[in-house]
Amino acid sequence: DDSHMEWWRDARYGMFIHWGLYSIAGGEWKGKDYGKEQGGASAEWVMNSAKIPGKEYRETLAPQFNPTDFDAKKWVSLAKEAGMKYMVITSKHHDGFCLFDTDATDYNVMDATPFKRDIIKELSDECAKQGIKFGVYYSQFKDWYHRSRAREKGTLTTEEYLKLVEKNLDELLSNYGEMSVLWFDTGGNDLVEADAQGARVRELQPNAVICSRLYSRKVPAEKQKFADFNSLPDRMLPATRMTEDSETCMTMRHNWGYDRTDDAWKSEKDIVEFLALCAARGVNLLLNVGPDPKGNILPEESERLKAAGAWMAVNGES
Ligand code: JFZ
Repeated sequence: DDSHMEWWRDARYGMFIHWGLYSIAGGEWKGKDYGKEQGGASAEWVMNSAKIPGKEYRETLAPQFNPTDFDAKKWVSLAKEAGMKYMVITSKHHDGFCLFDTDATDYNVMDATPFKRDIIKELSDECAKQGIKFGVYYSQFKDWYHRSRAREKGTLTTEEYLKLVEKNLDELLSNYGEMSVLWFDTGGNDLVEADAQGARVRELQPNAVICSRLYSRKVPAEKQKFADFNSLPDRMLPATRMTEDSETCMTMRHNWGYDRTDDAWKSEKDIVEFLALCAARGVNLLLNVGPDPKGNILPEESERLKAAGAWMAVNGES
């Protein structure tokens, strides 16, 4: 039964948001640029690229996380204006920081930052209010913080890490009303782990749509028991129309997370053309923004979103 896929197939176009402690670093660490223009990994990878120990990363950035401009209503309204039908935000990226209230770790927005507001709660409530489907990105396998702290202290075992993930998932799937997308990323090779996580999603939110990145790319499609759609690499489209449920994602410049110096903006035309091409290939598009440390979607981003919205208003429904 794939009735839970209907809204997602109709939706076709959503907003991706990369936002977290790395947004404060903006691709830089101790005066050095680690953003993608320099040939490195994207800005949200700074902890890994600059080899920052978990403790130092947390102690430097978490006390600075105070995005007083954050306004869920603004973000959701902008997604609507852009013609988007769903929103997916990084609830926990590879740096391990949780943008939601969790009892599994104190490395989260409520306990480790002065902001103390549950970002996931505010956004999920606002999406429900404005009729946009809401989902979360969750890095289930890569977690530099919890795994690096474990090495330092010699305590947290794989088993304990898996318990953290399990608890996080239970919270995300229980405390935020309807959770429409679970956008897992960069899966490990353990099929048992992935299947258990997928099964838990199905159990607690039977209608949630699960991304194929729950599994490692080495796992053949027919063995991906809980993957609802095939997540294609960034900006990748097949030559002909897809028959299986697929989505690609795209960022508006080089980086996914906020980067202070990245000026490789794609033009409005590039973005609108890609959106049209995705529609023609039957592939959903998740278009990314990387808000700044104060909680603002950048003016360059909102301009492009509005241009896409104008195109959608004419060509979107049918
Ligand atoms: C992953 C993350 O590592 C990255 O930080 C960002 O969140 C992005 C959306 O997803 O990066 C990937 C994952 C898969 C591919 C490329 C980048 N891929 O399949 O080509």
